[in-house]
Amino acid sequence: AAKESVLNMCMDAKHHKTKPGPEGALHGQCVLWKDNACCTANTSTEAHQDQSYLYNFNWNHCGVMPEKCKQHFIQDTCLYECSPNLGPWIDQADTSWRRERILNVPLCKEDCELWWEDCQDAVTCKENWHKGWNWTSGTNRCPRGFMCQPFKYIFPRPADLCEKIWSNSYKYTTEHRGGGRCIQMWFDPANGNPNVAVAKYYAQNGR
Ligand code: FOL
Repeated sequence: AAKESVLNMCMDAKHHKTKPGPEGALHGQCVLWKDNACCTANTSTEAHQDQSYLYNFNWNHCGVMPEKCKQHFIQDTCLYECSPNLGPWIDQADTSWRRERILNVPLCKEDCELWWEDCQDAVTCKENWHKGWNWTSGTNRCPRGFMCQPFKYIFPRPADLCEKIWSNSYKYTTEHRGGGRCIQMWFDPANGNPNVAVAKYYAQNGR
């Protein structure tokens, strides 16, 4: 029963609640977390907007992001904002916009690979989406010298996408969905939240 304090908690970041709890209604793809969430209903709605107030971040910085790719980015936002099961991977960030961040969350192989495959037709100019944008217009635009290129050039392998895009928030793993050793971005809430057991395992056995 070691490190139980990291189970069921919210990181101290820009939009997170101080404690997890039930939300009457979460929007769209974030509905999986409604029984116990770190996000508010409002945040879950914004997670689905192309240009949301959450970070003023624009998915379409190199042209419109294909719908099937965008679904994965929405799901990533839902997990990041709503999951109460990321405690074992919370780390100090101390940047202007958040005190804490997630680091090396073991993402299930299938979730990473499907994200990468569904984004093969998408285009971007940067490998790290956290830093170095041109914000003079109020939203992120490609900085000088950064060319728009298909995802496959910027992220040659699935691990490049999942690990590099958010500064190592995720670690690529060969662990499979349903095995209790990796965090799922997607799950069927009818069977409960599988990430509860994953957090418990890593809290006891180390990350
Ligand atoms: N999803 C996951 N899985 N992990 C995350 O850490 C994460 N973070 C965001 C969204 N989804 C995530 C937040 N995204 C900036 C850019 C992106 C962003 C938040 C903020 C931004 O303002 N970047 C500035 C630097 C700001 C600073 O570091 O002080 C820039 O230079 O572009």
